[in-house]
Amino acid sequence: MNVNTAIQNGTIRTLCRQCGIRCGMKVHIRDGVIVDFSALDEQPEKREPICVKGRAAKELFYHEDRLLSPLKKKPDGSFMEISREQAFDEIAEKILHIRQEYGARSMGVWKGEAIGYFQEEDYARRFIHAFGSPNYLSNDSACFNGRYLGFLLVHGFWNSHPEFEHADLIILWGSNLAVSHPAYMREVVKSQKRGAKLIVIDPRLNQTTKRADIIVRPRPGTDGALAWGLCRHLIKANAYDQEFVDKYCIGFEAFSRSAEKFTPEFVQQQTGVKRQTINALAEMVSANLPRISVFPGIGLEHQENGVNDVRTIACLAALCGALDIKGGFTWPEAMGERKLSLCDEVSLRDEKPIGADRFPALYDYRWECHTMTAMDYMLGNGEYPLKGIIMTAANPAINNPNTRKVVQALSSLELLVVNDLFLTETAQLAHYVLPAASFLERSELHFHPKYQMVALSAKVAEVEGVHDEYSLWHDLAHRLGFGKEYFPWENEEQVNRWILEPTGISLEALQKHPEGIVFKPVRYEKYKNQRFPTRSGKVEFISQYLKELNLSEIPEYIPPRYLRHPDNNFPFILHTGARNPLYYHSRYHNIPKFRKAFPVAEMEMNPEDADRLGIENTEQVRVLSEIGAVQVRAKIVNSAQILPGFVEIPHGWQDSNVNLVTYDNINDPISGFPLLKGIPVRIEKIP
Ligand SMILES: Nc1nc2c(c(=O)[nH]1)N[C@H]1C(S)=C(S)[C@@H](COP(=O)(O)OP(=O)(O)OC[C@H]3O[C@@H](n4cnc5c(=O)[nH]c(N)nc54)[C@H](O)[C@@H]3O)O[C@H]1N2
Ligand SMILES: Nc1nc2c(c(=O)[nH]1)N[C@H]1C(S)=C(S)[C@@H](COP(=O)(O)OP(=O)(O)OC[C@H]3O[C@@H](n4cnc5c(=O)[nH]c(N)nc54)[C@H](O)[C@@H]3O)O[C@H]1N2
Ligand code: SF4
Ligand SMILES: [Mo]
Repeated sequence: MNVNTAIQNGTIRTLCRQCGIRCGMKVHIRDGVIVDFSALDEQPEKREPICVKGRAAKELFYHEDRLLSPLKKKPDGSFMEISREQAFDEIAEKILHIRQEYGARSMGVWKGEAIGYFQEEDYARRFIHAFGSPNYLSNDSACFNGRYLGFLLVHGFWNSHPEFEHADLIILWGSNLAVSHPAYMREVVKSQKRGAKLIVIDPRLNQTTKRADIIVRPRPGTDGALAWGLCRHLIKANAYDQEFVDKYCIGFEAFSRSAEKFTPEFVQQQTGVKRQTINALAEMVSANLPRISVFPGIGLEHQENGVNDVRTIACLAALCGALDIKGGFTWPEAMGERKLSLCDEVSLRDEKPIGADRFPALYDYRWECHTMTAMDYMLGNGEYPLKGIIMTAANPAINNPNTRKVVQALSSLELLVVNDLFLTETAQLAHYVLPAASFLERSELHFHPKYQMVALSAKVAEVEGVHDEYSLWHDLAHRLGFGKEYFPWENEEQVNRWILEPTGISLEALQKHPEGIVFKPVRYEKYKNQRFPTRSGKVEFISQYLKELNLSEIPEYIPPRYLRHPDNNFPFILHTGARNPLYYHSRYHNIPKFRKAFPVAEMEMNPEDADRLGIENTEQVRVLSEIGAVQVRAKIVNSAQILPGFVEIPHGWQDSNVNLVTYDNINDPISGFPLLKGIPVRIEKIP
């Protein structure tokens, strides 16, 4: 592996992108070799010391399995190395063929978590719209869009990172923050030290519940009832912010009528949470108004009715008068940068984006197609065929629900190109595999909405044979004839200058301040002088938009399917995807020291259940749903940790791939998210 570091000896200040938090980081280089990482000293209160995942960036960068050349699949299924020129020429030719045969919309792009949020993701968006297809697919069909939609439909804005440090009460709702976002958890703990209270709502005990003042353990998928119960309590006790509701909200009458039914008795019956706990929760909310910060996690979004549950929480926030205030639900302001994505300029709505007929909000609000529906289009069961995909930074053969169908669908494409650091399970299905650059090999802009801050990461090194994300889209676009118009910049530095130009912040200033520059000081109570960015300009307890789509205008509560239709054949309820501190979905499983610490996937189960089924600790068992089975090692945990009747299996494991049993076709009606928590399964001993 031939590596050229930006300097031979010394330190480069940049950002870590081993996870979505993007901590400031110093990269130490000795004789042209990356030897270590340490935390950036500037603004230490905002940043976490470099964690174990971050430090593993070195092992990944120099990993012996890294792809260093494009690969082409041979007829016998094996791969051969080819030149970059040949790979791009052939890929472009095949794309043109698909466009000619089936039309532009038969091509799509797919991005994964590793490059999500802004610039790198927007290259893919720009590319596919410039090509003439609306089909942008991503991991976000199962990540954060549910939350985003829930808040956007009610408030019109969302801040991905609440101001925990100023809150009096923090509610972590379906989120194991201590593991998933350790830097945010540090803020929570700091706030607790200054007197803030913490409520954690999670059926399972974990690192985060350990720190809670009150732990609430609802049956999975019943959170909506709990949220409605809290709203009812505030309304009945006249403890809600009447002035805010009267002046700045619509639909309160209808909402409060719907709240009537969520008596403590009804909520207890649905959630299994005792009335006393519900009352304690309600009292803690009332006592801490209005500085209340709620962080809803994927424990809600991965439910069948997650968006409505988040909408109810968003309504609760309005009742609390917690919107756009310090320590509440803060409303971030934009920087005014140029947008790479062409969605506003070239909408392509008329081209029938995949899934927009089923889940219109996903396209209307996020310009995303529905990734699960795309599988049907690949398999020839859509309105038109999807024939080619350029995929980058994603591993759906492990991470998407219903793996068997995903593999079938991807294998049936005429063209699958995968851009990745490694020959992953998904890359093995591809016709062409391209070697991807890691975050250390690119320079990109990062936005932190909470601080209204922008930062620039530094290109630390170049690896011979590997090209950055921008080159991928640039070089393809130029071969396809729209490069001059849409990808005119020669490199990422030119792109960065173009994005920043209207903001008055220079690239040079950002280079001097790798910790970031605040582009606008945070302001509160903006709503007193401007409309909320919803359709009506007010906070929407009921949604006319959803009503027009024949969806419930009220954020209705629907009990989870295992309560609606219990099935004796599948008597256990499976959660999937509890985060492991060392792994990131399917990533980092190839780091030997991590594998030593966590060698196999384990299914957590309650000792009573294990006893009843005669299952021993560490025994291999089979877990089945209607569509598949997965073999996994049983881990019998403390009886308090997981409720009887429930089991938990992490995702991201090749040998015990839990997505073999998850369904792609049980979806949230608004976001289309798959049900990944609360799946009815059966557990069998292996003879
Ligand atoms: N180390 C590591 N960190 C990560 C990731 C990773 O893979 N590894 N992934 C990143 C990504 S992309 C994401 S989206 C985030 C997700 O981060 P979070 O949103 O914080 O999600 P989790 O940490 O999985 O915690 C979800 C919690 O919801 C609980 N839960 C399950 N069902 C229900 C329910 O019905 N109701 C309630 N109230 N709770 C429920 C689960 O028990 C679990 O503790 O993590 C990010 N951080
Ligand atoms: N059952 C179940 N399934 C789930 C979840 C769950 O809770 N339960 N969680 C879901 C969620 S929230 C998410 S976000 C998805 C994540 O799904 P994916 O986006 O598919 O996530 P990763 O496994 O992180 O895959 C990222 C790929 O990017 C590659 N990569 C790393 N860095 C770079 C880079 O800089 N450039 C490029 N081009 N590639 C890079 C890695 O090698 C890896 O193969 O999984 C979802 N799947
Ligand atoms: S939390 Fe760890 S992996 Fe994530 S950005 Fe910070 S140092 Fe990197
Ligand atoms: Mo995610």
